[in-house]
Amino acid sequence: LAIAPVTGPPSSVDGFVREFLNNLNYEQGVALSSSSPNDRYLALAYTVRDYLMARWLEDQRRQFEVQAKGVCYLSAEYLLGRQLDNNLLAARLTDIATEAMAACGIDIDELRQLEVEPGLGNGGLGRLAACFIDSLATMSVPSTGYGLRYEYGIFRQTFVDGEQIEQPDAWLTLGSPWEFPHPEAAQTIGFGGHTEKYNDDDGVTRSRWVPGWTVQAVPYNYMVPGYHNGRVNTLRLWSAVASSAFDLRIFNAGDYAEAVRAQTFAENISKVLYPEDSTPQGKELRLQQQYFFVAASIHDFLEHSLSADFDLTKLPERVIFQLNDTHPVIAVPELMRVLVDEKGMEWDAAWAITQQCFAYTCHTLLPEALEVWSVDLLGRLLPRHLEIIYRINDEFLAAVRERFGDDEMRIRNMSIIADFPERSVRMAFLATVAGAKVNGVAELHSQLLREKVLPDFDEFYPGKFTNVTNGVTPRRFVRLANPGLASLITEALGAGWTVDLERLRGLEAFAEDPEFRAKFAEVKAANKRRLSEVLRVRDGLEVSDGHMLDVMVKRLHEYKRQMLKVLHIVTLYEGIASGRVAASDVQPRTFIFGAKAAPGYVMAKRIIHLINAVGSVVNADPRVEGRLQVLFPPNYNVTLAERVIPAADLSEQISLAGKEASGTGNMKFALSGALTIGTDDGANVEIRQLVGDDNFFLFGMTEPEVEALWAAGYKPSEFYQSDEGLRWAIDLIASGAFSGGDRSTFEPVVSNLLYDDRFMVLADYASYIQAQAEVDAAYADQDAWTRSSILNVARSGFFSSDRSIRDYIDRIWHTPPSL
Ligand code: DL6
Repeated sequence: LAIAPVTGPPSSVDGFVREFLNNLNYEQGVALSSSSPNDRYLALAYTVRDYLMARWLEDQRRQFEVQAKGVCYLSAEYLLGRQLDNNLLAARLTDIATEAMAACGIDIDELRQLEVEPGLGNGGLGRLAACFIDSLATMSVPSTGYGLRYEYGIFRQTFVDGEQIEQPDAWLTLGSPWEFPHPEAAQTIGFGGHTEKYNDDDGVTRSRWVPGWTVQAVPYNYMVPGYHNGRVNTLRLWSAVASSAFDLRIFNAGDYAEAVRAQTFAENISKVLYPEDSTPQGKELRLQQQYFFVAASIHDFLEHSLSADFDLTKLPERVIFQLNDTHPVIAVPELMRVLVDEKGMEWDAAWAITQQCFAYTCHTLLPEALEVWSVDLLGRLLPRHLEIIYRINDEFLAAVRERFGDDEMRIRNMSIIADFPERSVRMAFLATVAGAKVNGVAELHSQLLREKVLPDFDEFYPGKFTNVTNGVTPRRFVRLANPGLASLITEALGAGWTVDLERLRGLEAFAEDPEFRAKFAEVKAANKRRLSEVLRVRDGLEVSDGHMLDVMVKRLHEYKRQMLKVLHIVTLYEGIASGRVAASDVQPRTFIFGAKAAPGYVMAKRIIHLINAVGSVVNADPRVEGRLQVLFPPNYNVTLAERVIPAADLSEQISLAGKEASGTGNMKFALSGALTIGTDDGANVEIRQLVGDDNFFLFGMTEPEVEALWAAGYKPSEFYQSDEGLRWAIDLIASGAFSGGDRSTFEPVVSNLLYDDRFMVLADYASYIQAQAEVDAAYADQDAWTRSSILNVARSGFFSSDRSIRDYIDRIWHTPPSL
């Protein structure tokens, strides 16, 4: 795929200053002398927007005019991170803006810190969507991202006595300069009501839906600028407002509270992001959110992107709706409803079109994460959609019968409608039946998806399943997050690698150059200093000098096994505290955690508490002589990730094999030169294959070994009994050593490990401790470590999200770039 030629910088410092002052005066209504920092930040953001505006408008015009096939990326989450720096970089305005602010006596860094990141996602899935829209713009692919404009994003995490407390994320309070509301383009979205049959003008009996209530979906547009190519795509997020703000009749009768109730009810739909990632909530509001945004998006596309005389039978030539996980899958019956009920198309023709217009990405292997909706709820909220789903299922099962005979077990296993534990709709099955393609997000994940999760579907639909390994945008995660490394790479390889990341291979030769290694090591050291400063200012934390930075940042989930990391730390500490190990023999390490737990996930919150408790004890114990340090800055988010990852020496990717679909943090770390300690899981497998066994610390069971151990009957207590180091560590936690002598505080965590341990922490403990000893030994030779670190960067170019998008285009979308 060609990436558009680089054009010259669009402006001068003087011009930028003029524009900035205009915005300060005319948009914020203040003079420079009386402006607040927030006024200045907003005026700066408006100025950057102004520079992108002409291209944005032109790209929208051209996209309509050309009528080329494009992608509608449907995602309930976009974890965007801060926008200012990204947009400055894309528009080549960083230097000009910095100078312009200086000319006005403003430190642009201070304005940067004011931006509140839109946390409109939970973790990997939402951040992936944000990387993908960046790559789509950079590769000039006609596309629109569609999602929800949550008024409150992922909660703000604080710790009180080491325990997680959630606070609302009011990210819109001080203004949101990157968005453009378009109330005039609102869509009316129906809910509830009933369906009815009627005879059309030709006497044909048809169905229609009569909704019981409606909500207005107001679009907010965001610019998505490509990197240095002048392209600006659109992200369109929907916000809910009441259809008629007040019921005048009730209002006039004096019941003001009742009159605004409808408004509150409607606006709740886009009020808050559900803070769950791996266990979806079967709540009505969540289904309302899903239908609300996909219905608005489909109607928006049909009304505003197609020419007036467009022949809908050609829809697959114009659009592919990519379903980011199951959250948007209700779009399938919605498109069918529009084509059949509203456009009068025959069912078979509509179904043929629908099957070509959708593709589905699965992001999990956990059975409990596969979304299902009770028939009862779905029928109440979307009665016509339920009828459509039943018909899709009937016809699908008839086809299965035709192929395999009356194999009732198979039929039951493949039915979109499940009967147990309650009658419900399996959204992943619906997506698989409707989608032209189904993909997993790493090689191993896609293989397990085919073999273990949806094997009957793989057999029934040969060729439907494919893999697209995830990727991350090098703009945000190398250029912006790691400017020192970016400069060093450019110095070594010249420009161009930012949009062609495989060029990093050229660094392999430099790994052998002592001078380059010294410069590379200095970049890492500078990144550590930068992180240290951020943590000091942000959280009052001090990072110890000269330590290896051992980092585990990701959502808190048992399958990701933060507990294994805790057991490692406690093992090191116990060795010193018991006097068996001299502190001076321990490799100085700072362990950094970052993790939010879903508010209702009790065990995850206990583990957070335990990490903080272990940190308090270890950090304060003089016997440790400061050689071990545990830091857990609260509220890990994209902004903090951009500081932590470039500073890391060691990346912890320690999920139980067969549980992590891909991971994308693992890729960001490797691209920043951290070495991975990891299991053979998700994209770790591909990282290890690429960087080489010598530059990766592999441990733990493989997925088939995990299966075999389960089948044999896993008894975690046997591992506890037979491994004295493990016993000492667990006993120390159980003794109350980290809870002021109170043995009950962490008893549930200990019991869970000893008698349940679903994710086999104890089974992988010995292998993990052994691999950590290898890490220590390797780190002792700093020069060899730096060499491995460079090789990690050099061989990770594959993990650019540009490559992922190229794979989607080749294997699934078939949407050529249009320049
Ligand atoms: O594909 C993006 C990301 C993967 O890298 C993670 O491995 C995976 O856990 C995550 N999935 C989710 C949704 N969970 N469920 N369902 O966040 O997707």
